[in-house]
Amino acid sequence: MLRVLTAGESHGKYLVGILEGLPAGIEIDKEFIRQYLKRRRGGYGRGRRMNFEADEFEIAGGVIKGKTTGAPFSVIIKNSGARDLEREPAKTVPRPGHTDFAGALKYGFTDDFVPVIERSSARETAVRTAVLSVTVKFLKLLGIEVVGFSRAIGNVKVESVPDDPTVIIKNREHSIFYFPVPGYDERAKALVDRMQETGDTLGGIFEVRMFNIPPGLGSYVDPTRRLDARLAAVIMGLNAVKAVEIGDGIEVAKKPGSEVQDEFACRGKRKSNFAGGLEGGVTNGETLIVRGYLKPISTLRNRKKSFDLVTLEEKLAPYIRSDTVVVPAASVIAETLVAYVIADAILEKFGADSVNDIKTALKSYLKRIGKYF
Ligand code: EPS
Repeated sequence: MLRVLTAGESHGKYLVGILEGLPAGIEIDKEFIRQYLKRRRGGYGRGRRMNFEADEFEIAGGVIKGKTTGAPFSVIIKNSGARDLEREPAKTVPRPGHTDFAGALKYGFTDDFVPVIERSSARETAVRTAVLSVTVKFLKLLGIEVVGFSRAIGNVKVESVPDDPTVIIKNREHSIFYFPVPGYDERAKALVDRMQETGDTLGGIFEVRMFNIPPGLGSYVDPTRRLDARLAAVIMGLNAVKAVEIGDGIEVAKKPGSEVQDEFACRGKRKSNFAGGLEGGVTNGETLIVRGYLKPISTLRNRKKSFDLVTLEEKLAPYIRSDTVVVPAASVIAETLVAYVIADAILEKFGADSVNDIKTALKSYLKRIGKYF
């Protein structure tokens, strides 16, 4: 139902995003989008570019008199970090962990892979986040809350998360790493500072929870329609993500079945939520829980072994200014990615033209299944 497309290079003039398929009637508040972009630029461990990149943007289409019209919704961001890419010095020594080598081979850029670096950069997620933040707004109109946060920075891991979006958001606002509970910033900061001093980098885990999500979204009838498959695809599509987990998917793989079933406590309400709100790829009424695992940033000041694609000489990979850890930023992007997939499933089930029609259809559905909850 929804399609998103972006264009633009990391240091090009503009980034452009288009989201097609949004229903009419979502109030678009530029400040709401601005807050997403600000949060995505933040988090401790980001590089120098984020200090001057302001993410000034314009809405280029799909909104009239403050509301979506049903036409494609588009945002344009002006890059403050733009350079003249026509005159960018050639790059021929690939950095391990980046797309440099594979991308150069694939597109025939072995004499200069600047085009690979420019498009594979995570800068693209600025405009993706901007257009997809509107799906968060849409879900809010239906009473659905989505929150993204950092679950682990390197090996500093939050043990348990409060089951309340308001508490998570309040704690997150006070954490330089966007943690959902207090008490972890100091240890994580010491770790990141140590990495920065030694020219090293970190990865970690981000998590997205969605509260008050209706049961029955997605479908089990075909693998491509399962919501877990659709969520995994968008999360894996995010730069540096190497694994996705739904609920306690990784932990339950180590346990007997008797310990990890989500028994019914009172009618449809469960005693636990190991499944992360999805059974058979369909929402079951419990909180949706999705995690992404980020590898450490690939750019290292302690340069790694590489070679020159033109001369074939052994060389050290170049060091290009970079972030130390981006888990907090990834948690913001992921929040909009999960909202996008769930908004898509809502439109499938309840109609896709106008917010009011969707609200009416949802209300009638919730009335039908009300006795089970
Ligand atoms: C990125 C490298 C850095 C990051 C950039 C992603 O950019 P630069 O090479 O200009 O310092 O700052 O992230 C962003 C600009 C952003 O908005 O997230 C990379 O190689 O992926």
